[in-house]
Amino acid sequence: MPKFNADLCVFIVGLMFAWAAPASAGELHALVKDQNGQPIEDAVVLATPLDGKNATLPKQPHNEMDQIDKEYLPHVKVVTVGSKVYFPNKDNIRHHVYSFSPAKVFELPLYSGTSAPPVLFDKAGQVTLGCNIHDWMLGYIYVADTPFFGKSAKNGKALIADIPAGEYAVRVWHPDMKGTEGSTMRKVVLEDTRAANMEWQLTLKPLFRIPRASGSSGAAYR
Ligand SMILES: [Cu+2]
Repeated sequence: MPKFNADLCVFIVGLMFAWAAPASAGELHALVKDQNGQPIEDAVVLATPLDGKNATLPKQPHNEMDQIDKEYLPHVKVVTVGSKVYFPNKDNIRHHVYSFSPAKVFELPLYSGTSAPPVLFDKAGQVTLGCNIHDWMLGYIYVADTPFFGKSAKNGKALIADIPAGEYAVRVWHPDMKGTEGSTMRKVVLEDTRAANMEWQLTLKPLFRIPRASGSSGAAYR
């Protein structure tokens, strides 16, 4: 029994050190809520360095925006400028992906499987995706001009890990937000050894979703 106690003691002390260990790089923890104080999923948090250093954008050779059960998955995807995105169709019907957004106007005419070529996103900003056949299909690609970004989970929390110390302008974008992402901009100084916490409250527009088709009309496409 004494041996057991000693082991337990070492374990607990180890745990305490793990908790107390400083982060080796900067970390930004963001919490995004709506006007009612409820956490928001799919908010994109972007940190841009203000010290003049050019943050190198990573090469992302293979990004995917799936189409599954006549929905885009994920609902919001973040890529960096210069990224190629594939649009694999995992349904056994055809989709017709398009965007009229200024950051990328394109269309992938009716196709099935993985036959569509990847799309290059070479301009920063939001790209709203639709499907010519299924009006309710709505997805978003956010093309980021910084490698330091995160996306909030259901609990409203987004983490940007491994940010070099320095001063940053941090902003938030959400597909349903009222106002501009520029209006959410705030400055923060990040240190190597301490995580910074930031919180935003966004006002969301009332949700209007086009209902999914039902019944037999247009069955050839569904
Ligand atoms: Cu479709």
